[in-house]
Amino acid sequence: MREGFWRTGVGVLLLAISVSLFLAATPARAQLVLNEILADPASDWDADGEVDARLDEWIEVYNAGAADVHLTEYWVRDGLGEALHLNLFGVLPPGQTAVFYGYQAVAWQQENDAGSSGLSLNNGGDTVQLLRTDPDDPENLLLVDEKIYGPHEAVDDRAAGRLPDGEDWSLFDELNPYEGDELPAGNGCEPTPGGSNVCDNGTPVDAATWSGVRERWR
Ligand SMILES: [Ca+2]
Ligand SMILES: [Ca+2]
Ligand SMILES: [Ca+2]
Repeated sequence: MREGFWRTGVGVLLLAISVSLFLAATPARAQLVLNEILADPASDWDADGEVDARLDEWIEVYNAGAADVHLTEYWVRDGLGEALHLNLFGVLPPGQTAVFYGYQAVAWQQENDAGSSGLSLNNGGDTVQLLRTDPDDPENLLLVDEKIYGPHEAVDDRAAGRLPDGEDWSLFDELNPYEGDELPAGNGCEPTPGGSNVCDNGTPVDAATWSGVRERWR
C-alpha cells in the first residue's frame, strides 16, 4: 500500500516535471506577425498622386498578442542579403494592424545612410522577414516571422494576406483575379492596407470551420 502510494507520487512528480519541461521548450507564439504584403503596386496606394513601383509597395503587421507592441523594436528585410529596409515605429495595441509603405522605407534608409531601395519586394517572388531586437542582446536581431511568396502573389495589385488576421495566408485578388492552380488561391477580396483582413464573398473553408461543419452533421 505504502509502496503503491510512493510509486504514484513519483509518477505524478515525473509527469509534472516533463510537462514543465515541455512548456519551457515550446516557444511562445510571436506576438507581432507579418499580416499582408503588396509587392507589385499598380495603383497609388500611398495616395501621393503617382503610381510608383517602389514607393507604393507596402507591408502590414498585426498584433496577435494581448499587450501593446512597441514597433521600434521591429525591423523588416527581404530575402536578398542582410540589409535592413525599415525600422518600424509607433505602438500597436492588441488586435490592431499597421501598414508601412515603400516611401517610409526610403525615408528611413536615406536618414540612416542605407541607400534608397525601399522595401525591395521582388515581383518574381521573395522572402520577407520580420525581425525583433533581442531583449538580451540589443546588438542582435531575432527572426520572429517570415513570408515566402511566389510570383503569382506579386502581380499588379494582388496582396498576400493572412485570413483571418494572423492565421493562414490567402490571396487578395479582387483588383486582379488569379485563375491559376498555385497556392494560395485567390479569395476575390480587396487588399486592406492598415485594416483588418476581411473577406466575405466565398471565404475558403478553413480547417476550423470544416470541423465545425462536420460536427453539425454527425
Ligand atoms: Ca515590387
Ligand atoms: Ca504613390
Ligand atoms: Ca490588412
